[in-house]
Amino acid sequence: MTPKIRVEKLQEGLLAKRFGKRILFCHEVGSTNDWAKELSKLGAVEGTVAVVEVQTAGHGRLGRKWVSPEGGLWFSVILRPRQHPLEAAGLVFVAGLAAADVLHDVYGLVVETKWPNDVLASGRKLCGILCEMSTTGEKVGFAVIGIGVNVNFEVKEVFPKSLASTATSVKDELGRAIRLEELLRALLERLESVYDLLSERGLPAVIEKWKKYASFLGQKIEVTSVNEKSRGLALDVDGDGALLLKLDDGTVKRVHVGDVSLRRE
Ligand code: BT5
Repeated sequence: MTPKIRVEKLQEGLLAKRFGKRILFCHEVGSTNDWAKELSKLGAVEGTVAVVEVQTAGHGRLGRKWVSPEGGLWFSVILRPRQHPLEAAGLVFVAGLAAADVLHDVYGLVVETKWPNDVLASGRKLCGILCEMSTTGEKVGFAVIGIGVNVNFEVKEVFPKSLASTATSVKDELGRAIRLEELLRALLERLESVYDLLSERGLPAVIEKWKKYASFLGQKIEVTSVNEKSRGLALDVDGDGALLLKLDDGTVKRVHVGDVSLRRE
C-alpha cells in the first residue's frame, strides 16, 4: 500500500460539516501548525485543514522537535473558538479524545491518553498534539489544533534509537499499513463532534470522556514542569484540565503544565 496521501481522495465521503471543507495539501512544509497560523492570520475560516506528507521542522511543546517522516499523518485544523481563552486551552483534550476514539473505535487499537497531550499504545507514544492560540484580551482570535500520528512506518526503521524505544506506530501495532486519507477523514469527523460537545456542554464533559482512556490515573507518577519535578499519585484531572497530584507528604497539588512519566519503584 502506498504510504502517500492521495489528494483526490482527501474529501471523499467526508461527513463533517465544517472540518475539512477546505483542505490545503502540500508534500512538505516546515510545520503544519506554523502554516495554519499564517493561514489564520490571512482569514482562513474555521475548519480549514493543512496536511502534509513530511514536516521538516515539526515541533512539540516548549520548542521540542517532532519527527515527521513520510508515512505519518501530520495535520492542523484552524478554529475560531467562541469560548473564553481559559476554556479554549482545553482543546488539547478535544483532540486527545477524538484521536483516542478513532484509533480505538475505527482501528481497534488499545490506546490510552496521557496528560496532557499524548495518545499511547503499548505504553509508547503513537500520537502527539499541539494546540496553539492567538488571543486579544478575553477573546480567542484563532486556535490551531496540530495532530501528528505515526502511521505507515516501523519506528525502529525511521526513528533515531532513543525515540524508537518510546514511540510506536499504527503499523507496529496492527502489523499492516492503513489509508492515510481514511484516518484523516475519521479524525476530522470525530474532532468536529467533540468540538461541538465542548461548545454545547463545556470542557468538563469532554474531560469526563477523555478520562476513560486515562490509565495513568490512580498510578504513581512523576511530573516534570518547567524546572520542577513532583512525585505522587495521579488522583484526577479536574474540569479545567488541571492534573491533581497527591504528593508523597499527603498534600494535593494542582498542576497546569508538565510532562508525566510513570514511576518505577
Ligand atoms: C507533542 O509535543 O507531543 C506535540 C506533537 C505535535 C505534532 C503535530 S504534527 C502536526 C503539527 N505540526 C507541528 O509542528 N506539530 C503538530 P511534546 O509533548 O512536547 O512531545 C515532544 C517529544 O515527543 C519529543 O521531545 C520527543 O521525545 C517525542 N517525539 C518526537 N517525535 C515523535 C514522534 N513522531 N512520535 C513519538 N514521539 C515523538
